[in-house]
Amino acid sequence: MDSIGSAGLRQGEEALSYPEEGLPGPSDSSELVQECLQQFKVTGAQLQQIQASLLGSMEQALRGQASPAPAVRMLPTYVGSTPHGTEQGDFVVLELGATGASLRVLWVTLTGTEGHRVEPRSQEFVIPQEVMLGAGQQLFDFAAHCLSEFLDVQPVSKQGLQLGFSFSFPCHQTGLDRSTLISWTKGFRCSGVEGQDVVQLLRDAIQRHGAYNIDVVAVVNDTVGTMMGCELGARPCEVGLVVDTGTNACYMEEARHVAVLDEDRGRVCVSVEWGSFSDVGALGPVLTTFDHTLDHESLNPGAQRFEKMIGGLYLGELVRLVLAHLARRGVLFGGGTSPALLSRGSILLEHVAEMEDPSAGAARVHAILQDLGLSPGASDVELVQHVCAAVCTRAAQLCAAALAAVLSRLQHGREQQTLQVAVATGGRVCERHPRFCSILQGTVMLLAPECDVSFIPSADGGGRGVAMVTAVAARLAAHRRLLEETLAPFRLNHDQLAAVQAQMRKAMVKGLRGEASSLRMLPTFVRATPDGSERGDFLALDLGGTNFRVLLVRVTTGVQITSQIYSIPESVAQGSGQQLFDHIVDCIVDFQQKQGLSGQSLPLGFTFSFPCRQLGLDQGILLNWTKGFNASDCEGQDVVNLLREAITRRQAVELNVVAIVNDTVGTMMSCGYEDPRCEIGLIVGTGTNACYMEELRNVAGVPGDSGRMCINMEWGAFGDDGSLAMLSTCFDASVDQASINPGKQRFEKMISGMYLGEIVRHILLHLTSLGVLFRGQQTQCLQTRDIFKTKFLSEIESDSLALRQVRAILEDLGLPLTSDDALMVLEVCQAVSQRAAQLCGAGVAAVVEKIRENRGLEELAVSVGVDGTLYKLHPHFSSLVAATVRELAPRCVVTFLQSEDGSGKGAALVTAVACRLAQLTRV
Ligand code: 0WK
Ligand code: BGC
Ligand code: BGC
Repeated sequence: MDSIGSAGLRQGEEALSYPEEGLPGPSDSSELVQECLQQFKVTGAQLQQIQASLLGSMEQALRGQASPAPAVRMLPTYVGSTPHGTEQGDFVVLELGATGASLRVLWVTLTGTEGHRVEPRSQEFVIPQEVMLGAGQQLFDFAAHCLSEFLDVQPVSKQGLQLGFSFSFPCHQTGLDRSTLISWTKGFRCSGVEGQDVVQLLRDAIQRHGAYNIDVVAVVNDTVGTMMGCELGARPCEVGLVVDTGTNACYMEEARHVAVLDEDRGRVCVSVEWGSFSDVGALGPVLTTFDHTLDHESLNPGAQRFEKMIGGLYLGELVRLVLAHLARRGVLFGGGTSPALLSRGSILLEHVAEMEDPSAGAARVHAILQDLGLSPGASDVELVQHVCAAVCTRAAQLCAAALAAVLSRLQHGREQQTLQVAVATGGRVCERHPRFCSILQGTVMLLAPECDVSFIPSADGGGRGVAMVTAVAARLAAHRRLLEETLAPFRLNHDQLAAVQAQMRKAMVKGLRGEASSLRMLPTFVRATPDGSERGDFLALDLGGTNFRVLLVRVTTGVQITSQIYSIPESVAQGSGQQLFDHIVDCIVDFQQKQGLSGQSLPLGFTFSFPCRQLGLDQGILLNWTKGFNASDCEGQDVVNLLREAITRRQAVELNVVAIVNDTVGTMMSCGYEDPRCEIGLIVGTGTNACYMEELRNVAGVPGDSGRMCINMEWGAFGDDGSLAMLSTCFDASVDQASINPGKQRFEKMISGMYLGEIVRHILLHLTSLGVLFRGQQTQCLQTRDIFKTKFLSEIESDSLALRQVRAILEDLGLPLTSDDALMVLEVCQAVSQRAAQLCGAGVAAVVEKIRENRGLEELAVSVGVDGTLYKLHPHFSSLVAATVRELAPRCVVTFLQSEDGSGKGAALVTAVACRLAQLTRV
């Protein structure tokens, strides 16, 4: 077992000599010793300054601030979650770099059941010096050779091997299996590797070796392996600390604080790479002449200064340099030295650890110094132990200051006053040095008193942790494949959307001709959009959306609206028709009283957002209910009549119902009042639908060939003839079957607010059943219909804090989620809402192209009045609709106008036009 020592120091050369001033007197010698050991004393203030300066550098690096160059790198590792404990499988682990001049291959079996451990099988291979300093290809070929040598003797099937690569050097990772070496440390200096993707180099070497087909699934820094490998106690470790040949730590940082990651969700493990910390202000005062000598003579002078005061590769050398100095100054070994004492790397970490070991101590010191060709006296032995203690105490304290900086960062990142955290520790300095960990822990408690830290020694140097990451990587890769397979049908390409557009176009023409079509294309008897000459006071009702509203609309040179929202309880919406219309009249009466309109018979416009075959402006036969309404004795009835009967039943109320309009028509008219080019109305709310101004010549069943009439497409029913089957997924089928109108409104059920949440819920149920989400735990709440509101999609897909909102929303639903889960829920929401917006866009493209061709235009400029909660509140819906229309109808310039006043205003304007026209015919 190559001990921590020789590698990394330039071999055989004499150490720098110190000026000899003759043997000092006894008082001088102790002073000289004190002066020497004093150099290694670090004060509390200095440690706090190092803690503060390192924290500053960490936060600077996290912000991506390049100048001045941060003293530490803060490298994201793409490990986004601590282990579940459900990871299982057999994994090969290759460890390179953690333990200096050796690499280790392990076979790790994860059982997936907490507490049930299978001891990993492992083999260590010493890396020849010339390989550590030679060509990179040679090093990776050596690794591939060791891999197959190890696998040759393993009684296991050699198919589909998945490997986790623990590579303990500073790397820029761009994925769990993509990592570029920044610079070598710790005695390695192979050529042709820095700046390269080390996973690819290993894959190429394994390929070249050709003995096994091994899939390198993940590359991991040893600190991450250590963190991930710690036994799951009350809480998973969120910090990994390694002090072996080198030193470093990693911890779970909030992803949104890592500027380089365009990921603002969840947590990500960050490798601090504190070995390179070298802030002169903080470190300057604690660097000794011996540190400068050691650095000067190292393979990488000026680099890894902090590591060179802590790492096991350097502790022995520091002790040697001090002993050589004191020997030369005559205060040790009677001023005698030995070739071994003067040669670099001759004192190893093991030596230092043994010499400090209180049980074996003095005798062992004697033996070791004799091995170095020295003949120590009793006082020498004690002094050597003091020197070892001074060097190692400082190392442990400096390491503690760095760890305290990481704990402070965790507090800042999570905005927590106090912090409870478990730190996994690994590396031979931690494992073998008798006092290192106790000094470390004691100093951390002094420097970070508000943190309750538990230290968990890594059971096997991180091999299991690397296998955990590999298992997580393999699981994430498998989950990602299952998620992609599940969402693939929601990802509509151009051809599919163009097919929907063409299908809809065909259905429009058939519907206009009165032929069988899933689009009823209902004439609305609205022949013109407002021209601004409308005047008067009108009552308006707006039924069919999220809210039922009664409005007073005063049309002068402008439009003033006073309105009140009333609820329609589900029992009324699904009760008897009489009950429903009596409830409507109650609301009107209440409104009139509140507005002081009682007894006045104002003309009334009724926005009734359901499919009605209109026989006139004030006659509309309800064809069928939609959107959760199901009041009896209404379908097939003239709803204007039903309203008038209710008015009659409520004596002493005078109301003049002039017009019934669909909410799409009301919205078109409302926006048309501001923009005369607005000839299309679109609703994407609880339900969805569109209307537009069609050439009367194309409208069968309505006399006249000139002029236009607004057609209510009732596109919610598009596809009820099966023409959308090619796009319908099993989730759509589940939502449809569970609805009160199965087989109906298929297009609506893929687009509108009443259904998107349910589609998402069914997908989440499916992914949970596959074990992809929520650890496969089906929870009661996710089985509950309508529990996943469509507004959640808008919230989840909204601003950069989506994940915290995802978590909050899902935790409110009682779902135990990880950040990976949250990210997947977000992707499910995105896929469902994107498909809805694209289908809606394909519908609008069909309409604008119809109008353009109706008018024989090369180019059409037209506006669409839009309303509906989903369209208005969802962060991306409107832009996705517009983008789809631009893609499918490039010869139409379409402006989308969000209706401010709802369709009630539109109903009043239709009523106003009707009253004006009626006025004209009366004169
Ligand atoms: C507001 C309109 C109303 C329409 C509703 C649709 O005034 O006529 O029915 O938008 O949006 P929802 O309320 O269903 O989201
Ligand atoms: C490397 C780190 C590694 C540490 C402990 C340092 O030299 O830069 O990546 O984690 O040693 O092995
Ligand atoms: C109705 C339409 C209405 C749309 C938007 C659909 O369910 O059938 O008449 O325009 O919802 O509210």
